[in-house]
Amino acid sequence: MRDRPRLPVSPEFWRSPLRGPWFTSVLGLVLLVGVTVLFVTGLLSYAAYNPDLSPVNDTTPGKGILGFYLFPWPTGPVWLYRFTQGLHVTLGITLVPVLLAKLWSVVPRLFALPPARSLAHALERISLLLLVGGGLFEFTTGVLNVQLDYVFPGSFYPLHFYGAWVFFAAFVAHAVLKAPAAVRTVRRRRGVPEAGVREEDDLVATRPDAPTVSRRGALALVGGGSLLLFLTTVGQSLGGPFRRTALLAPHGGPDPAGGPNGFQINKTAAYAGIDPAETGRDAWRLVVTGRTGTVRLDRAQLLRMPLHSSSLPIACVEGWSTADQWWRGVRLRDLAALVGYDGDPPDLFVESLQRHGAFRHAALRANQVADGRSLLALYVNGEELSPDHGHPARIIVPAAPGVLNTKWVARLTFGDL
Ligand SMILES: Nc1nc2c(c(=O)[nH]1)N[C@H]1C(S)=C(S)[C@@H](COP(=O)(O)O)O[C@H]1N2
Ligand SMILES: [Mo]
Repeated sequence: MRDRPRLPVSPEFWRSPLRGPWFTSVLGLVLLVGVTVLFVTGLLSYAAYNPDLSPVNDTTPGKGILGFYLFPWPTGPVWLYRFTQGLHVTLGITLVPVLLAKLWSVVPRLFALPPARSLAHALERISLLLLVGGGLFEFTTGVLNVQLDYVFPGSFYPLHFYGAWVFFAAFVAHAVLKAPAAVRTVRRRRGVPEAGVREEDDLVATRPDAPTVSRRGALALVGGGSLLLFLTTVGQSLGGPFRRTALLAPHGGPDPAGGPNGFQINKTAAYAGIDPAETGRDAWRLVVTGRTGTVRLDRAQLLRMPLHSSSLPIACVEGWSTADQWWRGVRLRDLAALVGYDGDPPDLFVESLQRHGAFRHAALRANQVADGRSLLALYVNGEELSPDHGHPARIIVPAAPGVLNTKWVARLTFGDL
């Protein structure tokens, strides 16, 4: 047995024969594509919240110029947010083994001495700290939010949002520096020879141990881990029978119950503190305010308005979503017309009976109100809404994140926000 140097700053401390430019490059190129998709879908998710419409929607109030790209989220196709956010969460979870393997493959560099050979080298190492720290931070906060649900009370969004910008800035710098060499490395090993390429051989162990697995084998192991995570996660975004396969997702597994209201529930009425006495036929009133004043409607009056149907999914920021449900209720634009907006309806501020919690109110944009599929729903799949799905009335808007589909609605205020 060879004696092992005790300190990781010594190159001889690192013995794995797997480390080397090829292994690192393959993983790096996978992350180059994957992290870019995560960044874009993450920014889209933020835009989908309508953060520039009202402070109640803005989960990152100090965003400043980082909100430069915001745009009115469209209302179609109806599965838009289901797709972008399902992709974001599923891909993020799938890439965890790739990220860990990539970090493992370059870990000797973390300990390399001297700490800096030059100013440029010092800057590069600082940017690597931001890259590694930012990457671990983004993956950790994302997974924790999906798995533990609100483990960061009210603060997940700013953490994940600002973290994303720091991480992605360092990521772009890193990619510009390293991607060309990574592409050359991978090409060369495939048998396309190229002259004059400097290998990044500092990753190769100076005194390697005997291999127990080939580099390809190790890569297959990482890919297998990713595939396993993918297969046990993706079902929560596909919904229907596939939900059963989402063993790792808290909102996966079979639907919580059978029957028309048997689809996934985020927060129950009990959790939200909804008092059944407030939702009964005698007590509940819908208060609608607009240009011409305030109208109060009881359930019977609401039911005398024209009822419309839309088939729309619920799609949560946590990545889970449902197949289309068949909602029936009053069009938001018809309710706007009741209070003086006949032609183009304005924005809408929705408040629920719920007294506490960030999602008790939400702002919808005029384009969402105008869409004929946007409802104040009273029925789902042919039955009255269950208490947990928002009885007596809830908002349902096409293509929007679940958070905008306020349950237990009490008050609608139309007007430009
Ligand atoms: N009043 C209220 N409405 C709410 C919420 C809430 O916490 N309170 N959660 C929202 C979120 S985050 C989602 S994903 C959907 C979930 O709807 P469901 O429980 O009917 O599936 O409801 C939305 N409406
Ligand atoms: Mo949600």
